[in-house]
Amino acid sequence: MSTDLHVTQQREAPEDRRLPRSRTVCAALGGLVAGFAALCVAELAAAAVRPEAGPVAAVGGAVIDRTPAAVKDFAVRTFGTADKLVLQLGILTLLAVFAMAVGVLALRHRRAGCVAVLVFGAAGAAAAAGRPGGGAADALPSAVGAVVAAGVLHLLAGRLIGRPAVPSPAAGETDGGAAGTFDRRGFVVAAGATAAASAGAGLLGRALRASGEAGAAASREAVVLPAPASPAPPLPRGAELDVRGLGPFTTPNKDFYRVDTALVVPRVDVARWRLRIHGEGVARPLTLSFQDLLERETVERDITLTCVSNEVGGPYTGHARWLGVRLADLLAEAGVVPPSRGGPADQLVARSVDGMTTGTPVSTVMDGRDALLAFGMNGEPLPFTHGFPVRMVVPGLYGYVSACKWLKELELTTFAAYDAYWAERGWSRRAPVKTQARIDTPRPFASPRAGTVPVAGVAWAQHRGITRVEVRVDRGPWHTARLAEAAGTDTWRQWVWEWPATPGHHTLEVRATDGTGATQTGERAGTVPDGATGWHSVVVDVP
Ligand SMILES: Nc1nc2c(c(=O)[nH]1)N[C@H]1C(S)=C(S)[C@@H](COP(=O)(O)O)O[C@H]1N2
Ligand SMILES: [Mo]
Repeated sequence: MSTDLHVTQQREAPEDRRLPRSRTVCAALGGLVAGFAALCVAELAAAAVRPEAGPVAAVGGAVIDRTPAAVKDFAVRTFGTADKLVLQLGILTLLAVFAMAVGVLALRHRRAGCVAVLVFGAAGAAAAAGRPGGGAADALPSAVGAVVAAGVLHLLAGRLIGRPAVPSPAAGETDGGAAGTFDRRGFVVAAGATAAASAGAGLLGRALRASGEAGAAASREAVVLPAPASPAPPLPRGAELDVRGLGPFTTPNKDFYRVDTALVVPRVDVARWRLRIHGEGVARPLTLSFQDLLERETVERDITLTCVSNEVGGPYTGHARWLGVRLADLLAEAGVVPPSRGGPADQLVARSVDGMTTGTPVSTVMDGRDALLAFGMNGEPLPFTHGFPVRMVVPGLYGYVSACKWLKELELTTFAAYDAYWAERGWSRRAPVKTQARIDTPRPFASPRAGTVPVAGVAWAQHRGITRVEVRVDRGPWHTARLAEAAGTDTWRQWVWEWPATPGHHTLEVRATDGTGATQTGERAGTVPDGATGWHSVVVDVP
């Protein structure tokens, strides 16, 4: 770029000496305006196609799709729930830098600049169409945006190139480096008008999208959850311990962890929602509406959900009371037979409206446990972020192999024939939840006063249950903690141990034993490929 400037300066007439720099700045600005136009127009087009097809969401999604397990894990760990925001800001920053570079390029090579924009747009279009669940229509927003941006760039670069001061046969249209005046006012007017028109298109797109979302929200508001035919047994009074620093037994929806690949939360209008059940060994394929589901025999169950990306001591686990229908009944009605009785399909692939898939063993879903198609969460319809209108919940399995949100399709197949989303990306095909205990109080590096300090937390081993939790201090003997009353084997269990704390620097460690009698291993392993192991420890300073 600097050489370019140098060459141009040499060619300029003396009175034009200050022009090149301001012209380069204008060119970069023109690139930004073109980029802005692309995004705004694409936003408008995406409102017509689907919000997920917008270029930033599509490219972001494609990045997520291609992120290796370890990097994804790092992002979740480092940025937490902000990982998606960081990703989108990163994409916007790159886009802005690219736009400015293309703007400057167009100053000298107008056609090349326009081609670069089109190529970039094609990449965005390919990203959108190539996402799981994406289709050809998803390419439209990026494509339309790129064409408009190329036009804008062509127009604005033309204003900058201007007419050569001395007519010369060599000064062609694309040779913008030639000496000449440039119509700064004309450029500013054109750029300003384009930016304003783009903003208008973008706002219109936003408004269209908002009205679509309002429709979905209204459809959710209108849902009346049926009373469960089989209610969850009341939580035992003693399931929740009265210890400061220990959370409630049931996690409120607003505090429930959220882990998914969706940059745009799908907002499904329930009136249009259908669930399709088909595939290998499905004697009677079914298509069900939301109403069809509500009219079936409903069950309510307490189930704790855990993410495979939860590190030892991590926050990605939560407990809710789910309302739904039993998945096994539905499959049986469709004529599905489990592999143990000769059924051909051993994998149930659940597909979400955004293309994400989870793969669950048919044998697990049909072994009698409360595997649910859930539409209620803690007394309300599923929040949009947690899968409205319908999701799967299977006690005992990590979310990525069982808890598909925004469900639209259940396909019976085999593990040999198909890898679901995360299995394709290096995570284990089968992933039962590992037994884990977590210390919630005292917090790391707390300084509790010497004397009796309650050490408390939760432990989980879904579908096996927790039978013992032990705590040790500074690698001393293990002390058995007092367990809260169990609310069944599919939920976490709170525990507390009264620690006679003495002054000093201490390390507290915890371990749990599940209903099979197995004590969790102290061997540390990372989350990839099938869940972290090791004992959670907390270091405190007793003054
Ligand atoms: N459609 C869809 N469903 C999904 C996911 C996803 O990315 N997309 N993530 C899964 C993972 S990894 C987990 S741990 C759970 C998390 O559910 P929650 O966000 O309601 O806590 O949802 C599962 N279902
Ligand atoms: Mo997860």
